[in-house]
Amino acid sequence: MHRSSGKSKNSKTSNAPKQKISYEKKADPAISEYSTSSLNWLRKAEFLMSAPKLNLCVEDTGYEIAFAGRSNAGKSSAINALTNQKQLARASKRPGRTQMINFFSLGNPDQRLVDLPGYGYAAVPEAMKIVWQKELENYLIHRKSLQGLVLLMDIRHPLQHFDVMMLEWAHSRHLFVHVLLTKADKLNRGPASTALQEVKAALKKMKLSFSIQLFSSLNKQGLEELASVMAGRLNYTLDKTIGFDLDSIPEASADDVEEDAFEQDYVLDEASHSEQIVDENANK
Ligand SMILES: Nc1nc2c(ncn2[C@@H]2O[C@H](COP(=O)(O)OP(=O)(O)OP(=O)(O)O)[C@@H](O)[C@H]2O)c(=O)[nH]1
Ligand SMILES: [Mg+2]
Repeated sequence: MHRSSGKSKNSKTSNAPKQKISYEKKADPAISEYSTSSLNWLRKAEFLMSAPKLNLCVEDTGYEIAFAGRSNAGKSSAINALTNQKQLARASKRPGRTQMINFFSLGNPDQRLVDLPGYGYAAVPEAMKIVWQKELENYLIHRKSLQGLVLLMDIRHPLQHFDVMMLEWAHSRHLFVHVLLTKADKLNRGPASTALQEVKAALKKMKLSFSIQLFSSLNKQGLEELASVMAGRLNYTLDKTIGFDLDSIPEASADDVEEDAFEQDYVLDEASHSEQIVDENANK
């Protein structure tokens, strides 16, 4: 355990009953403020350009995150949902819709989203598949501004051969991956959550500590979580001029804490990752 600050040892609290109060379940206003602000920021997305190959891409500066995954997994739809724009990226029932590397700026050309062509679509002619795959590979290997991938997998068919290759490759290149189990609306809540646990366990078994969430472009499930991850990875910072409203933090009620509670130490319980107030003399 780690003490965050030292308080007076002779305080009245020495005689106070030991108490443990968990704030785990209270929503963190700073987190929701960040995800709301991130969503607003992502709505600034604008189409920059489409490139058929690496040397025709936008300048390789700043930060970008690419949406990768099998054809038809829902990459373009996820970008549209995230940016709240119906046709920013071209989505289609027909697999193989996205055929170039598509760049979108986020209010600043040095912060970008990238919509990649999908892999694994059997109906693409072999020669074309080889060309696409080569260009995709080139992009993934050589793009310096690429911070990481949002890897989309249909929740009903996760961890296909190529997905696993992508995950292992990203790990070897020290790129982050945020996994989306897409089309979560196709399953009921129970089976969706079981699928999530199964993929989490499989990642753990592969020793890959990537983040993962459920997602649906159709009913907008998981948008806030994805927006926060994107914004964090693209170095988006809250507009400092907005200022943080301290009054919005709920105060502990008299039932929760005795009057002298401010004399006690705040420590982070590393086992449960929950912030707790404990009597500083509890271990003496
Ligand atoms: N039910 C449901 N359908 C979705 C969802 N996301 C995408 N789809 C559908 O899945 C199909 C493929 O979506 P796209 O976004 O074009 O998929 P993509 O991964 O960009 O495909 P490629 O460009 O071929 O690689 C479309 O018919 C979408 O409407 C979702 O969350 N729920
Ligand atoms: Mg697409």
